[in-house]
Amino acid sequence: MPLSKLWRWHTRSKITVIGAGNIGGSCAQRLAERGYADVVVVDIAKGVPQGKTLDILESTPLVGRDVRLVGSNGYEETAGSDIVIITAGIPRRPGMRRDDLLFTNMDIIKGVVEQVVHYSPQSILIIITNPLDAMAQLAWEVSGFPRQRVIGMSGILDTTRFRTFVAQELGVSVEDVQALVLGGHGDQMVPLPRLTTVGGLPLSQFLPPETIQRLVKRTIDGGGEIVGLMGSSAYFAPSAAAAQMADAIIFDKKRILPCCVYLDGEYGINGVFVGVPVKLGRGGAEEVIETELTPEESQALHRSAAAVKELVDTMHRRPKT
Ligand code: A3D
Repeated sequence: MPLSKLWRWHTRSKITVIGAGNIGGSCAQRLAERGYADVVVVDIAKGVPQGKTLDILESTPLVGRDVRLVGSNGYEETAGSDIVIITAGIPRRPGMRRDDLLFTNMDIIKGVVEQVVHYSPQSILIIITNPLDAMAQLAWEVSGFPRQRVIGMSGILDTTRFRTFVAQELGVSVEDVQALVLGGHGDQMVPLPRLTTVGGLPLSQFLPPETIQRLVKRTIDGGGEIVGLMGSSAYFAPSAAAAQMADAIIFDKKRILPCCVYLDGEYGINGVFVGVPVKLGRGGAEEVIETELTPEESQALHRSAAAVKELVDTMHRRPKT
């Protein structure tokens, strides 16, 4: 093999996406178009990961990227991945809550994570499958990985929804709206308008409380709004959020982003995965960033954590099959 090729294979990162459905396919495309990592896509559906990766591969001359893309029904090709993004599982249909997916997706996550750990013991797991917080906790328990290396994607999505709605309402650039949504990825998520800024200025300077409350409610119902419109879960924004996490990890950017991680006393919460700001870098969720919350915000975060805990308890109580 020529030296130039060897150099390329040995310095490139490798990202695996499990599940070649809507989010998995969109994730693979976004990552391939970034061009910094080789991408492996795994799904149980015969031909689907192979077909989707071939389709994306055939777009690379047009987007100007040299990427190795592989679709597979097995895990051998995933060996030595730096990051594994897990999207395998059933999504919501109209009328369903995320929690309704618990038992089916538990079995899927358990099987997937066992394989991932076997082939990529040093990887960082990004979990997307719902119910997100419980699935992240299960992935952590099954993997035996340190908590820094199992991270749920939810806060970035919930936050980008809120940022979008605020920017639309004000007619300003989405780039100038910064926000933070904490808590579990469900009806009890905790958007924090108090910490939301527009060009560095507090949101309360731009919008009256009733309008802010309307946008907060739309954010909380954001996933359901899309399921209601198109009959299946969102995937463009979720895949963009996962790709942003991959960027932060691969390039060791030390970004401060809301992610779902295991809390060990931070924010007064113990033993459960919940969305909080973390420092995201090559080591994964390297640090949980704590900030002082008002008593109302803190109560809302604790309520949200309690709802996650209840779901995790249901998961743990389920008889082994
Ligand atoms: P979908 O398009 O149905 O894709 C799921 C894929 O998983 C399918 O191609 C299945 O064949 C595959 N799959 C099922 N079992 C396995 C297995 N054991 N191994 C490998 N692949 C398997 O769904 P989607 O992409 O729209 O959603 C995927 C998951 O993400 C669902 O659980 C959604 O609820 C969840 N989701 C999460 C968010 C968050 O923000 C956290 C947002 C939107 C959707």
